[in-house]
Amino acid sequence: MLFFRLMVILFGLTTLLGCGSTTSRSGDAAGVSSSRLVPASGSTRVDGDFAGYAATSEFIQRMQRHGFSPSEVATVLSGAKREQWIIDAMNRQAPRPSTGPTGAWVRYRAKFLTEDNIANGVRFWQRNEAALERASARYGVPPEYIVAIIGVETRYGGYIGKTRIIDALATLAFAYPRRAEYFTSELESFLIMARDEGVDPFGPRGSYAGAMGLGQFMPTSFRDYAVDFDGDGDRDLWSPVDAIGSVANYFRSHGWRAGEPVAVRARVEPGADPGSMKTGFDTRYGVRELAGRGITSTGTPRGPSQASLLRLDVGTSYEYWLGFNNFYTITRYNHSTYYAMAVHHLAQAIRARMAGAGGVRVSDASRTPTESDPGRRVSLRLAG
Ligand SMILES: [Ca+2]
Repeated sequence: MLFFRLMVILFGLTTLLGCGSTTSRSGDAAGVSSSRLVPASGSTRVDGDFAGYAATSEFIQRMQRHGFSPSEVATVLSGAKREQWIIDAMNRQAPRPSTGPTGAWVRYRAKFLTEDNIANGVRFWQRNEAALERASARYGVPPEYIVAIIGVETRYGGYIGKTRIIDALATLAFAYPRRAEYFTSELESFLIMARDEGVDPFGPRGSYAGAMGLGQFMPTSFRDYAVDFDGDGDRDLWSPVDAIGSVANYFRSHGWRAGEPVAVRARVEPGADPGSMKTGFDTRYGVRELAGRGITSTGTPRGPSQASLLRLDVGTSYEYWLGFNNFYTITRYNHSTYYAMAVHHLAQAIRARMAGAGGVRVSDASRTPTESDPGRRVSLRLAG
């Protein structure tokens, strides 16, 4: 049944997007083994766009370790398309040295902290209240951070991408040397996922980097962290409930600590010189050491004893923040200070709006509900 349901979901999805893809099943009732990825042509040669790419033969060998026959892998690779626009897009994203301040954070923040994103985040929360409450209780991650990740990644499922995952991953694995190792490994995970879940490898669509579903999971993350949170037997990244559980599980698996703060604005005392210090999500300072250098936290500093020093380019100057363990955990989703800070700000804005709507008791706002502490669970119920 898993098989049929996935096909129905994928077919519905691609139809919805107007992609017109044919999502045929890899095995069928006529007796083709469902452990096969595709009906193999018999040829072990790669034709099509990736013919002549030496790395494809290594990849075919590599997949034999997982029980794939050379001809089925060759058949899939022969059907994949090399998309030059994906390579161009990746090149545009390559990091450039910063020459600031030029307001890079202000522009980045403005893309995600929009009225639409906040209002739709509240609506997503309201629609998925029970799943969010359950995920929060089970994994210790507050609902607003789960909602905000899904908002930043896909506008709550509004923009999940239309690129065939097989084309994205094959292009980046074989025709984009800068990240070949990473994307080869994602392509490997994708083919295993397709086989194990009974999905046609030409079916799933997502971002041009190969990310799938509401939370934009890469195939390796799907294998390691996706959960069947609605209990229907499938791990379905396109289902809001499964996506909610999967994001929360990803966070907990990457070190989220229930009840701890994420980040706080730093107060820079006269004479302090944070500009001379290394900054970024991967720095780590003792909070007392920072205080000794004139950098203290605003608000209630009761919290972790270690923090990273974060620098945001606000145009005329830099704004400094302290990022705690949970901030670092958000960067495991995307290795970027601005990304994690946008998630944090969107989460706070959504929570504040929910509280304004009577959906969250403000007194509970700083607490993270946990299973061991059910009496203090945040009430997500809306007034009226
Ligand atoms: Ca499910």
